[in-house]
Amino acid sequence: MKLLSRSSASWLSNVTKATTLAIAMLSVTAASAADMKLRLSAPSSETDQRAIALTEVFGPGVASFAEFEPHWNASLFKQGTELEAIARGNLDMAMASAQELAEFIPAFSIFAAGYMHRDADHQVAVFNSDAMDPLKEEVEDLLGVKLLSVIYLGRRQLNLRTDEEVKTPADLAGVKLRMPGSDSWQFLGKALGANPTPMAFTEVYTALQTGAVDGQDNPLPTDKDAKFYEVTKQIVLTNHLVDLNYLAVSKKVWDDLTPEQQTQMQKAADDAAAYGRKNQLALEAELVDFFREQGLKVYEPNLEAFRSHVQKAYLESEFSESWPEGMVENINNL
Ligand code: KDO
Repeated sequence: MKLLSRSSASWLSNVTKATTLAIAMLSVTAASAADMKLRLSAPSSETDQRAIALTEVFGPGVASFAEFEPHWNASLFKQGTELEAIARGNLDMAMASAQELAEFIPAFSIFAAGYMHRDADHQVAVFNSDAMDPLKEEVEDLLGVKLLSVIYLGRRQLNLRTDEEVKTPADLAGVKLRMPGSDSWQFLGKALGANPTPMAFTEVYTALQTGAVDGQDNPLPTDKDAKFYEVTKQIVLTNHLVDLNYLAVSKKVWDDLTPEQQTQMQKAADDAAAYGRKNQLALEAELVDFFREQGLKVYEPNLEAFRSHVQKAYLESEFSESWPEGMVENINNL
């Protein structure tokens, strides 16, 4: 057998080392892809349409490179602390609300303002419009969070344990209305004419049951899912906010993905949002009958009185001062 020269032996040994290293690196990449966990924390229950859409559509859509690990009922992070958790690198994903984003970037309060979005389609058109680009960029730069898609939460309605009919904002004077705990949420409660009080979503059922609050506001599917109808007497169809969440992912996680994985994740986010929106709209359309069967009064108030009261309150508030020039017109024109 011909012996290898010293130099060819060392060349071979280097090639072997390089190959071994390349194989090791490949298997590290493969292993980390399989090990990539996308942990999401949200206050919603696992039976909420948004949760179902993420579990059934988003998760499988990214399964070839990541494991989607949702934590519902605020079991990982408290409601409203998710964005900070992502910014600190402790969480990968969240369903962020405009109201939560407004705590860091005041301009987002425009999407928390009553009677701004017209409906689910308008919401999508606004999210995809050029006018949104600077806001999305600010979220990335300031928080290290990428907004993937807009998830339809539904039209928020008043849901009260009191019996007196509510026709105009004046009828809400003195009504202790639970609103989620940020300034823009509280302002919306005030703009509606009520006395807003901050409280986490997971505490609302008990607060309604014990009378700690007189009511809360949420879309009909949430009222059903959280069983608020068991502890309230009426739903006033104010339609005061076409509400949304943004499916948000850590920018660092996003930047570490390959371009193909990014395309896949974006598609999974878009598909999940479309699926959830369709189901949530269908539920909204059928739930009035359900609540009436449960013995609740469900009716429309004087919508014009609510709309003008709420819009006036926003336009006179400091919130509107933070809205980008021309944004209201841009939104209205879409
Ligand atoms: C709520 O606390 O009332 C709210 O509807 C606010 C939304 O932004 C959203 O976070 C939602 O709760 C939770 O996902 C629970 O459904």
